[in-house]
Amino acid sequence: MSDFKKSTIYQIYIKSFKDSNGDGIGDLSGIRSELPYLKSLGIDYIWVTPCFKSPMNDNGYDVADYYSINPMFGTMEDADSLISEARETGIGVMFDMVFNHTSTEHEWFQKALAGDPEYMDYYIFKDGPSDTPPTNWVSKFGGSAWEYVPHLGKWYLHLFDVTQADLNWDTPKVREELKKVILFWKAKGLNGFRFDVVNLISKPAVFENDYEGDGRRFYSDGPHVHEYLKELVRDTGIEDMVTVGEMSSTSLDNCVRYTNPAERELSMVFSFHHLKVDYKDGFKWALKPADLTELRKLFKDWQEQMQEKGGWNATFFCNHDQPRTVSRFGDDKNYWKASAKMLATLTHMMRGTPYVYQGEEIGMTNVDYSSIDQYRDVESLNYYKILLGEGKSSEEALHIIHERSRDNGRTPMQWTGGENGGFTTGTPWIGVPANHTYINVETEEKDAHSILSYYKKLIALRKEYPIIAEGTIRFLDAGTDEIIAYVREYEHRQLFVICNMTGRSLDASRIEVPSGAQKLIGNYHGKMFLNELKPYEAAVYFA
Ligand code: TEU
Ligand code: CA
Repeated sequence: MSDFKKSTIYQIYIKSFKDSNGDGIGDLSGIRSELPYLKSLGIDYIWVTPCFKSPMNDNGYDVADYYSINPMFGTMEDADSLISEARETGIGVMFDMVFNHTSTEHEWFQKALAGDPEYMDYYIFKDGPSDTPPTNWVSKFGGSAWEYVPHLGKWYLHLFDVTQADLNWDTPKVREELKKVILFWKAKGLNGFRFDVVNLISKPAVFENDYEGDGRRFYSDGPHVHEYLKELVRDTGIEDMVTVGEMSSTSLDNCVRYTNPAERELSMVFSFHHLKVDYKDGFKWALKPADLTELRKLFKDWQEQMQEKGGWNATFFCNHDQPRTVSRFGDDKNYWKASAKMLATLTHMMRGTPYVYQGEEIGMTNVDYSSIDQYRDVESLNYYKILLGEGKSSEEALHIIHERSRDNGRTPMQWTGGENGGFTTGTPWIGVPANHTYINVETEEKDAHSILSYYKKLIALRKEYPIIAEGTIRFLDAGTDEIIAYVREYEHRQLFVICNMTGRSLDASRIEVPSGAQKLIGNYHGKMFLNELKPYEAAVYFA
């Protein structure tokens, strides 16, 4: 097994990380040029989002050829150089494998469209009248999950965009093709893989209407998912590499099976229940303030039960599909620094492998856009129209998009206070927030109390104190869900982690920290544990 428990992983959204040639789009050479920065953070692996040939309708999650690099991002030589230079720097590289679907521009789909029965079996085509989709399932990006192809007289399934056709994993040839892709990239010296929505790969034998929901209960953690994952891992020999599966609307018991070493499936999983506590009635495009009771309960249940049952979590708040955590669960105006540091402490000290999403380590915030024209994401643009169609005013719709858009996490990395935040010398493909003048790497590198300096300390602590990677976890009751506190235990030592989730001072006297405990890190000065927590205070004590 690899050392994934002791590691910190950094996610790079390539399109927005660093542009090396002035075309306004981040690229592989840009990542190479920032390897020293990544090294200085202390991270162990980078996960690079898809850089394969793609029409980019979903920014590369619509792959047209798994064996070639999108020229927008560079060449195969650039990919090889990135992998070898990272290795020399002591950083492992993980690539992102999108195996639930391909782009409709992929050769396989094109052959299917041409009526080749062998390739039609690669996808999920169903017969049916042109005015009635085979089921009432809803695409994750809005609208029906089915598209009619008139010249075939059939519908194909797309759980995401209409240009992302779902593969049929029940066809053995599909599974063989995908194994070949893994073997190709493994031979290039990669250290691991992230598998996109991999718990959606196994569809039910019978397709039926969902009268309770959007269809997800029929295909999430589907009938053969564990069997197919085991087969993929076994036949490609990636068991000892770092692997993480993105699990959409999953269950705890399935996540135990995905990650318990005895099952030989994956190292760890991303689950998203904790990122829906501000969805009204579970619906992403309906706003409600974050429910801290729900949030604390989800962390407690997932942390404690994954431990009991031998599973392993990826711990995170941010990725390229989520709003920025400091704007969402913190306060990016009054307590920008304190709340960003607190949220980092909360996840980095939990039981699991922490992920840092580019820009999170400097406290990047949500966008400051004022017009829908500034947004780029297919999901945001679709839902803007859907919200208007439901009768919302353009102001209301724009407000919801502002809170929820995936573009919040996709603005260019803010390297400097200069033009375009130092991301590009050209015109960035998506606007850079005005706050890059003070939220940027250059400024924060010089400041010992910056968010960046704090992340470096958190990452270093994991290496220094085995209790962080190895310890057990138990949540503590502070008498209020506005405080999330837990204790880690390892070899007769204890680590207390106490976080105030609010912008108010809170009484934490119920939590008892041994008097001789030493403060390892915190976002306010002062060594001793005091009964009162300051706004968004986080403190970690070692006893
Ligand atoms: O995301 C899967 C996914 O479930 C999210 O898109 C989610 O539906 C959305 O953020 C919530 O509204 C993965 C990738 O991370 C994402 O970027 C891709 O668009 C998607 O798969 C399709 O490949
Ligand atoms: Ca570029």
